[in-house]
Amino acid sequence: MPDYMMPFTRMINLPDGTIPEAPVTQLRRLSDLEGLFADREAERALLAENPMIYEVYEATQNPETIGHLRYSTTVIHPGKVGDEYFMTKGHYHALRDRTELYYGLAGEGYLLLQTPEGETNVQRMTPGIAAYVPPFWGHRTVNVGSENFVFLAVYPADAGYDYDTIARQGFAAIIVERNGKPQVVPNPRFGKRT
Ligand code: PAN
Ligand code: ZN
Repeated sequence: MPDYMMPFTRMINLPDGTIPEAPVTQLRRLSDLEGLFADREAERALLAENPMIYEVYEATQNPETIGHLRYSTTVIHPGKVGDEYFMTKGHYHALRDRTELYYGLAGEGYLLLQTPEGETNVQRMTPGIAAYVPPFWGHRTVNVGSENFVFLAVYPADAGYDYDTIARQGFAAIIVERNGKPQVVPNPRFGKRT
């Protein structure tokens, strides 16, 4: 007989995305993303303030084994470092072929994806949009609006995180404000990180 896990539910508050019973909450300030924004001068200047960039509410601590799912909400605050919008660190899954579903709950954001070869893809996310992260694509989310950008993420519990590759290389594209609008442009620092 399998070792049955008890079914459960979690409340995800709408539209703010908070999960009151979240067993794990991660808070990411600018200092946690140091070196990831293209404009290092602007990043350094803003570090004095060290604003909150995003919060992650992990709904479960399901075992990190094949067959299980985990799910969480991410709340990215509005703001920019220089002209680059606030964003998540971004990662590849440690198990590279693991996929993910993002579902927009509030605000306006971009899902930025790239292959290990540097091919870029961008998907716009608004409330109600379900965005699929296929196997092997690194992924980062960006708040391009003036309110919190909130989404739900559902992923295989054994996916894991590889942040190092992004910390070393960055993403090939960045999302910046140009004439008041988000624009995807090449990252001048791509592959040149120190
Ligand atoms: C998401 C992300 C979350 C925060 O749950 O972990 O949005 O982004 P970073 O992990 O890049 O800091 C997910 O993609 N999980 O696999
Ligand atoms: Zn992921």
